[in-house]
Amino acid sequence: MSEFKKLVFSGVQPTGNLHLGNYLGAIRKFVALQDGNDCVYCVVDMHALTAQLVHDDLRGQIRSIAAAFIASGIDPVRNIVFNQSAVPQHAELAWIFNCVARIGWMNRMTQFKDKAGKDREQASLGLYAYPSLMAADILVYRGTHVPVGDDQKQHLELARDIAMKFNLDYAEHIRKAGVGIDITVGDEPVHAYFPMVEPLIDGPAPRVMSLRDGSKKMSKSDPSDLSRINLMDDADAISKKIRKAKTDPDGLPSEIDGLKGRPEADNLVGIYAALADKSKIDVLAEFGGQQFSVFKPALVDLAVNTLSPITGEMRRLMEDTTHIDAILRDGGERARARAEVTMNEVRDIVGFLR
Ligand code: AQP
Repeated sequence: MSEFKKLVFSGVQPTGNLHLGNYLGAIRKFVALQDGNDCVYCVVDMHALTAQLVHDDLRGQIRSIAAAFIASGIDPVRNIVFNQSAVPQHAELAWIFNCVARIGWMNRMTQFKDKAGKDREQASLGLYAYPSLMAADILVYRGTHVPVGDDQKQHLELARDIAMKFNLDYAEHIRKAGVGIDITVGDEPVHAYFPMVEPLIDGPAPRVMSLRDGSKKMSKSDPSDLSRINLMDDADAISKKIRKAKTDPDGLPSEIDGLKGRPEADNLVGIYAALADKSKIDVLAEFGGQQFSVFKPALVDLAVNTLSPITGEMRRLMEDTTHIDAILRDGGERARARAEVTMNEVRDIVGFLR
């Protein structure tokens, strides 16, 4: 038995202002993982068309996500940073995965149900097939580890199912092409072409919730800007949003159990803990018994101090986008070269003439 070479892949959609949830749930993990790992970070612009076909400034959004990656500390020389549409092999593999994935699997995807809303008949086919393209994004690099927020867990399970079915259905062809690796899945030996991707969800903030409603995740597409802290928000905006964040009338508890049934308080304590790199227990040890009128200003200071260097650097990078464009071009070339190696093997496995 052997192992696939570790490769970290993740992507972010250019669908609006990046927020604290994207930063804490994903981008900060990308930064930490670049030490000692081969990492590929992608602005998934093709996914941006699934829920909304026409965007006012898609190019600007793509650049702004890339700027957020760089401003947060991702090194585009050590890692590959690019936009998805620059590598057509993602779409090619996604088509093959559309034929591997079963309708029954897709019908279980909760994000499709949430995003399609009541009028599912009017949702795009792209939105429905989104998780298949996401599996291709990762597996076209034979990615093994995927840092994401908690909301992407189900999509990654689907990526594993697709990889497994491909490996089993094409086992004979993978063997003949001499491109597989013997791995164990559970207790089963499998001659695999695609690895079983591991989600990297754990972290201090796997699901940051809306500041207006502790039962909804913080999201770029929430119509209320007060629901999220954007990476481009200035100190005044951050202060206003945290001051206006929904809370309950009680003060902060001293024990973690005291946060049960108080989603908004839990969320603010979780955000503080993640930004300060502390546990919620430590935060409650410091603020337990205090009112939100004391806690919220402390959270504002912490959020502003953490985010303002990133915001400043993003603004600088966005003033003249030549640098960002050059990074994306270079990343695109390097990503295409790698993806083409995989696709040549996949074309052989499935039996296309080339
Ligand atoms: N609230 C969140 N808490 C923790 N992590 C989050 N992520 C998103 N929201 C939260 C993680 O951020 C990464 C990039 O997400 P995405 O842009 O690809 O799509 P998304 O998950 O659909 O994020 P949004 O912000 O809610 O965008 P819209 O509104 O466009 O759908 C992912 O790793 C995600 O888990």
